[in-house]
Amino acid sequence: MALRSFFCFRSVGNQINAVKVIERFLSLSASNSYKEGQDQLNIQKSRNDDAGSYTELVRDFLDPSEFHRAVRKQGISFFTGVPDSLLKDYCAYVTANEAEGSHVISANEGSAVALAAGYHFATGRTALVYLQNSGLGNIVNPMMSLATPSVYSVPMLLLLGWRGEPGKRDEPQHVTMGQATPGILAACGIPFQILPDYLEGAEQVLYSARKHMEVSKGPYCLLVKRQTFLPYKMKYPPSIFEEMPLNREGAIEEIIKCLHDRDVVVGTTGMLSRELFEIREKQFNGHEKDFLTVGSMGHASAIALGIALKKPKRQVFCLDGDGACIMHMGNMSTIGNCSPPNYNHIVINNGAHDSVGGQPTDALNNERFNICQVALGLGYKKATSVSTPEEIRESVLAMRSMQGPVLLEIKVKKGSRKDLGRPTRTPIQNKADFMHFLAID
Ligand SMILES: Cc1ncc(C[n+]2csc(CCOP(=O)(O)OP(=O)(O)O)c2C)c(N)n1
Ligand SMILES: [Mg+2]
Repeated sequence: MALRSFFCFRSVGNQINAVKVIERFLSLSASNSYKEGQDQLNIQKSRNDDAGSYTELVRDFLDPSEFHRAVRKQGISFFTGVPDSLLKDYCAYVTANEAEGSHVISANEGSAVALAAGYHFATGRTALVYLQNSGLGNIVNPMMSLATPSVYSVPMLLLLGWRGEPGKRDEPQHVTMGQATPGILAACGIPFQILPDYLEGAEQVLYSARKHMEVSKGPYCLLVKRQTFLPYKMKYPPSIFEEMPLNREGAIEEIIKCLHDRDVVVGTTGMLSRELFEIREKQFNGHEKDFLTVGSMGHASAIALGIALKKPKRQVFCLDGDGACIMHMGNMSTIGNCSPPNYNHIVINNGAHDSVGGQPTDALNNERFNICQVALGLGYKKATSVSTPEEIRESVLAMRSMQGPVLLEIKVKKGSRKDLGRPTRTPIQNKADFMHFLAID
C-alpha cells in the first residue's frame, strides 16, 4: 500500500524535528486508527533514532498546520485551487481551517488563476493557488495572457503537486508531465523552487518567494514532491450524500449490468475508471468496451461526444464524476447543441473529489446545485436524478431506447475499496482494443 513507500529514508533533515514530527504523526495516526500506518511510523521513528548523528539519514515531514501558518506569515490569506492527491493533507487543512470567504475550490486550475487575479485586483494582495501538475495545461492561458509580468503582472503563489517526478514510480498519465513540469514552468517564465519537507526550509523558500514576487510582481511556484506533508484528516460535516445507498463502485456495477454487448463506455479520470476496469475483470467481460480516461480530467464527456457523432448506431455512455463534469462543464453545452441521439451522460455525483482526498465540489457546497437543470437548459432531451440500485437499472435500461442526449445523475456516497488496483492494460493497449471494438458496425 501507499504508506509502505512513505517510510523510506530521505537525506535532508534535522533529527530532533523529525522525531518530534513523527511523534505528532503517531498520536494523529492513533486517533485516526491507522493501525498499519502506526506500525510503519514506529519503524520510521526507530530508524530516525538509529540514525544518531547521521542527520542525512533522517526522514522529515512538513506539518500542514505549520506550513499554513508560515504561508500566512508571508501575508497570504486567500486560497484557491483544485485538489491534488499529493496536496490532499494541505488542502484538507485549508478546507477545515479557512473561512468560506478565504478559500474557494475552483472548477478548474485556470479559473483558480483568474480568481486569484481578481482577488489581487480587488485587494492588492497575493493569493495562493494549489494544483496538481496535470492542471498546468489549464493554467497556461491565464498565466501567459493575464498574470505574467508583461501583461497584467499579477503576483500569486502556486503550490504545485509534482506527479510523475523523475525517478519515482507513477502512473503513465503522469510520467511525461512529470518530466516536463520544470521545463513548462521555465518556458512560461515562472520561477520555482522545490518545497522543502521541513519547516525551517519551507519558511526560507516562502520568504524568498515573497521577496521575488515583490520585485517581479508576477507568479512564483513551489513544487511539492510526493510525501512532503504529514497526514491531516478532515472530518467533513454530515451531508445528504452519506445517506445514499451505494458508493461509486456499487453504482457502476448496477450500470454495467444493464449495458448491451455493443454499448460503448467512456470512463472519467480517477477511481471510477479503476473500478470499472476491476468490475469488468471480475465479470470476465473483457476491457475493449471501455475507454479509460486516465488523465485529461473533465474531457471524458467530449471524447464520448466524438465517438457518439461518428458511431450513430452504437449507444455511447460517458461515466463522469461531479468534479470532472464541473471542471469542463462547457462540454455539456456542446453536447446539447450537437445533440447526438445515442449520447448517454451518467454523472456519478458524490459531492467530492473523492479520488484525491474527498474535498467537496460545488455539488456538495452549493445547496442549489442541480446538474439536471443545467443539462435540460443546454438542450439534453431528458435528465433524471436517482440513487437506488432499482432506479439505476430502470433508468439505464430506459436511456438505451430514448432519443438523446440524456443525462442521468446518480447520487452516491464517498469511498472506495482499500485494495482497489490499477488497470493492468496500458493506455496504448486500451486504445487498440477499444478501436477494434468501435470498428465493429
Ligand atoms: C487537470 C487535473 N486537475 C486535477 C487532477 C487531480 N484529480 C484526479 S481525479 C480528481 C477528482 C475527480 O473528482 P470527480 O470527478 O468528482 O470524481 P470522484 O473522484 O469523486 O469519483 C482530481 C482533482 C487531474 N487529474 N487533472
Ligand atoms: Mg466526485
